[in-house]
Amino acid sequence: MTEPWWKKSVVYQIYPKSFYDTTGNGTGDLPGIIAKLDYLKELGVDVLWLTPVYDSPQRDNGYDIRNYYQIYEEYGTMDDFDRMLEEAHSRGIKIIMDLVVNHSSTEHEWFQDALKSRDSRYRNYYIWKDPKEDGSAPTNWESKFGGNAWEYDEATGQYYLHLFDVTQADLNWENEQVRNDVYEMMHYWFKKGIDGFRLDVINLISKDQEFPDDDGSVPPGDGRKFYTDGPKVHEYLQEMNSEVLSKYDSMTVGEMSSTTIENCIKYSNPERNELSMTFNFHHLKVDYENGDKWTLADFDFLALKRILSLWQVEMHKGGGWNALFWCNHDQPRVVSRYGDDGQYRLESAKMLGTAVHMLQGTPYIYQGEEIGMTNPYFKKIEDYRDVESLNIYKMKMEEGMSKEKILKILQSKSRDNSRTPVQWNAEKHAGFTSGTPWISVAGNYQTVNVENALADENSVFYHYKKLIQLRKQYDIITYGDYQLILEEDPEIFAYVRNGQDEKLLVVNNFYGKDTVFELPETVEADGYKVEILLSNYQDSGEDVSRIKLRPYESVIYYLN
Ligand code: TEU
Repeated sequence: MTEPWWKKSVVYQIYPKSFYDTTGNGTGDLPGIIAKLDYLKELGVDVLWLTPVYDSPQRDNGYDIRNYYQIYEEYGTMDDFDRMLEEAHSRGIKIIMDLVVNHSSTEHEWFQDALKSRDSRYRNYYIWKDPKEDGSAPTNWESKFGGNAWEYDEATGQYYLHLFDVTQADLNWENEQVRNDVYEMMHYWFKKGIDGFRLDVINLISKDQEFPDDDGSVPPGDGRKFYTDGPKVHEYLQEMNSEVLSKYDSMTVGEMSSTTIENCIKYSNPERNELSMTFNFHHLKVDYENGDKWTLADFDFLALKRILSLWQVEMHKGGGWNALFWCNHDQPRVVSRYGDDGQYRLESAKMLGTAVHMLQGTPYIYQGEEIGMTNPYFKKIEDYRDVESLNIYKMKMEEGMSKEKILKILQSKSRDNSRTPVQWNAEKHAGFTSGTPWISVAGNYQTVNVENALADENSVFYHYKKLIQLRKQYDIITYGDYQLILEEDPEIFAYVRNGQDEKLLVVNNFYGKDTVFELPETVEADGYKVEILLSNYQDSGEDVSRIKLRPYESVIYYLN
């Protein structure tokens, strides 16, 4: 069997709203993506993932879809979309779309019809329940964006479920018609020529039909255990695979909220005919205090190594496939989070790139990551746009938290940290728009921008370019076994990828001070020729038995 193409691919995520604006309305657009395809070609990525570009009221920046068959008008037209696809394909770049089918916007015609009466033919497209005897919500489940997950509809006397915003009503996957409509829509996009889908919170589609209250015995007690990796999710994905996915040479990546390795193996092991690979978020929760995102804490480095390593080893063993990433449109910028966005921005951005790209799986680069973009450190609540951030601000204020503290937390945790416009050059608004951007540009755009990066051979950009090239050149990056070394070292994340008669040794100093790496006896290096494939310093040590590491130094050694 030939190996699927997506195992050796690198994916670049585009958040169209903040990518590049060609009309001057302050919002990025599809012609803006076309305009930058040569840039992406230069970087060397194989696949673009576009976050939702469908018609939407934009309560959650497109994750609230009103019409699955139309393009959001500020992004352009269907003709622009077709042209973008053609232009990308002509450069050998594939495109995958975001499939958001756990929920739709309440402005979708299905929901609008469902609201009309309990007898609407679309009523059962959503999840409606009677109030409890005292009139309260059917369960105590919490919305991911805060508050109870049920909304009461006065006119028909029932509640509908929304695991996210109140305008994002959960679709009822128990209803076969819903599933068939989703499959038909997927065919529509595949027939246009797209190359796959990223499936938004796809592991939440199957809810426990008993709809029990969460008694809190298993934290966090917000109801997630009744719908996360739910009872029929694998059945539904197998159905989707046989009805749609199996008919195209496509790639799929499932976004898995609070999932388990066991389930991710099931989702992505090819023998089960579900998806190509999965995103999980456990490695991005090591800076949460007691599991709570809205706290300020240093990241737990040992936990980070442990989690990444566990997923490397177990997914490999179980025949699953990992999507590798630090950044996306929901996460703060990694250089501000696990690196240093001041003095060592360059070194730490490159180190983080190396650390994740040399793992087994398919790497994803989020727009701006390739030039080391940082969090913007907004100072006032008016700078924020994200529905989640605004909700949290309100809730925390009501709970009595001080304004300074909430703003400080948002500076490190808000999803808007990654949603500021891509910094193209040192001109006004970083060259993103000739108008007023929908969200402010980060203050450091005069130094951190694409134009500067392209002109400097020492930039983060060329480091990422090299990482992508290495993946093409060395099969061991795709197929080698993973072995964590120096588990307990509090500063160094080092691992070995083992192939037949060859090894990669990847050594990363995660901190801003000097340290020393000593090769443990468990790694056999005698008799091997050692070559440095990539480093973020000019003159890294070549004797792998003992390497002096400078701040954030990161080196890839090839042994054969
Ligand atoms: O995110 C799902 C998700 O659970 C998160 O990463 C979410 O942003 C986080 O829990 C908030 O703290 C996906 C999309 O990536 C996100 O942008 C959407 O808002 C969400 O689904 C709803 O469609």
